[in-house]
Amino acid sequence: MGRYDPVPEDRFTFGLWTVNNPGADPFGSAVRERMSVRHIVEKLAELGAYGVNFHDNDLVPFGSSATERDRIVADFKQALADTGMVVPMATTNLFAHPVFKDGAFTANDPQVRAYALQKTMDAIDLGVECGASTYVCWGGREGTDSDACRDPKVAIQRMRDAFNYLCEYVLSRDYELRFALEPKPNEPRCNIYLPTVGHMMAFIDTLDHPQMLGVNPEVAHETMSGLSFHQGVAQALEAGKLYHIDLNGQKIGRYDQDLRFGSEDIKGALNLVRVLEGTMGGTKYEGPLHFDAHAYRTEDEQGVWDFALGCMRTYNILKEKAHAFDNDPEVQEIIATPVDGTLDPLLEGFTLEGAGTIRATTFDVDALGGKGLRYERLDQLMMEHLMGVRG
Ligand code: GLT
Ligand code: MN
Ligand code: MN
Repeated sequence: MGRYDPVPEDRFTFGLWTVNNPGADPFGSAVRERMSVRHIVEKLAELGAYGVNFHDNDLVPFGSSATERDRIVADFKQALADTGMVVPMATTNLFAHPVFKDGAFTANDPQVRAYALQKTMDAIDLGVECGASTYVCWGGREGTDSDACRDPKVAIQRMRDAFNYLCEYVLSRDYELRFALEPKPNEPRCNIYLPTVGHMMAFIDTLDHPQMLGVNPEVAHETMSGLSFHQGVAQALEAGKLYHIDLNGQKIGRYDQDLRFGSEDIKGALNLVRVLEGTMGGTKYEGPLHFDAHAYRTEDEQGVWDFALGCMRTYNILKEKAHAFDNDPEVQEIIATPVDGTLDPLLEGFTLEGAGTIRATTFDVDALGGKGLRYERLDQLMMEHLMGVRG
């Protein structure tokens, strides 16, 4: 086994939909055969992954009878038992069927909204039965093509009603389950509601049981909005709201590419791993490291496993780089904060006396403004760590 090869303790997971992506896109049909769920579980286990996640219909095809469902679930659980793989997260497909073309929880038709709740309650039962403790909700169709179709305030109220409803459902069943809401700015709709980590966190605070919900940020989705992914993740982590994460790669300004983790914006990927691993100090993310990505359309099955192993190895390599960078004495010297025995205590919070002292202090703003901070050198040090000539 290679030095960076994954082991289950690394907590790497893949969605069934990721490695089973057949390579279809809006301009071309599938290039790969779908694999059986057992085969996927076995191959991922062999590669060193920790678990798999799924949408209800990744496991149980849409329209299956109750008997078929039970047989599929029993076979799946056997595959998990045979391999030691686990299911940390589950989710609902509320986007593929035409019934959801106007959204699910925000659709104008109450029949569609009620059906979306029914499908989600069934899928929550399925997820919990398979061991899931996190329930992801990605509202891909919760948006508009023509913004004239509904008042966006009403859409947010419908989202609130839906999540309050689902929290009550989970409580009524005594499930140990938390929701992780996944923002995305657009695609497949022109505009999607609650488009970024920041919007989602503010929305969660308006719900009846905010502690039952956090966020599931995805690299590609924040990058599509032109935002710094690792800063959004850090804000969620600091707020105790990082309940799950979708790792992948994305070029800025493009469609949702879902590329192999770390294959774009390597500095962004390193900064993300620094945040998740807590190498800069502070809270570390302890949840599963989920890859929501897929292999290029050029690949056959071997390419899919190259892709999956690549995601996991890149994370492990970046983890090593993150530790090396944050332990580098020159890095530490540049980012060390000056200690000021008088001002530091005053900055911790307002007091009338402290404010008086701050207002009476004469600051040498020219000296402060003229001081070089050596961030050019700092950034070059990061580049040299990444390029493998340091650390
Ligand atoms: C879909 C989407 C992802 C979400 C999945 C969960 S489905 O693949 O592109 O970002 O995380 O519903
Ligand atoms: Mn995702
Ligand atoms: Mn995506």
